[in-house]
Amino acid sequence: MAVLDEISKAIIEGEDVKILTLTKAALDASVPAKEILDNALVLGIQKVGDLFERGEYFLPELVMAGNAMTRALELLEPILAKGDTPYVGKFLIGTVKDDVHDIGKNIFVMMLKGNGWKVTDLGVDIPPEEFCSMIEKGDFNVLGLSSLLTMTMARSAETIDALKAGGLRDKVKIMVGGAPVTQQWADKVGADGYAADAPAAVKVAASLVGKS
Ligand code: B12
Repeated sequence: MAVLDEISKAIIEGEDVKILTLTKAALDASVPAKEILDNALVLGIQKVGDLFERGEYFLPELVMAGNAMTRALELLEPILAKGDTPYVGKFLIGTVKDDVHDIGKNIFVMMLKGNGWKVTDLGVDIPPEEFCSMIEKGDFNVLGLSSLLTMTMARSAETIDALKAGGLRDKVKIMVGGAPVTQQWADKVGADGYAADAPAAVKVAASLVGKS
């Protein structure tokens, strides 16, 4: 579909104003939000990642593409986060310390909200102590730790260790995710759940509270 290709191109070119016009036009033309997400936005940002990896893009292009993606997601958020699924549970999520990537986490948050979860999103660059304090004070069913850098995967492990040290580990189920994370790694660090993308992650989350 031409409009989806154009949206994808706007991400690749970091056009954060044009992308709003295009995304609004697609929604007005009744293109489903989920289709815009999967077949335009995610494809576009993946292409940006490829260009960066090949040395054809540098940090400024990554920043511009990330901003354009965030603007478009803000338009889709009210649609994707709306759902009539009955209440499932309380989910605490954040991107771990030293990591500022939040696009994938935000997509997961929208889908959780649209599937009956009450979500508290702490944002990015969250140290283990902050996760621990929230778990101690709150009554969350699941904690989600997002890490997009190989280096910050270790921060998820440190957060799980800090919860153990504080006697809080058994209070909550833990999910880990983000592009470099694997099931094998999740098992290694003692997480309860992992998924490679948001739709699969929503199913795993429900299964962790016996509501799959
Ligand atoms: C956009 C982007 C940025 C933007 C982020 C903007 C933002 N607001 O998020 C900016 C410009 C800030 C950025 C910075 C950097 N980035 Co960057 N970035 C990317 C890029 C291109 C896209 C990431 C993304 O949004 N993907 C799309 C989403 C939809 O996918 P996702 O995040 O994987 O999320 C899905 C799943 O993983 C899952 N999920 C996500 N979180 C969670 C959590 C849980 C609990 C669960 C269950 C599931 C789950 O659901 C999501 C939706 O389906 C990737 C390339 C790539 N291929 O990933 C590089 C990439 C992640 N970045 C990289 C690098 C190196 C950097 C920098 C170090 C660059 C630099 N020299 O400074 C900095 C680090 C800054 C920091 N301290 O964090 C590398 C990481 C390499 C590595 N393995 O360590 C990558 C892979 C690029 C590359 N190919 O080299 N980046």
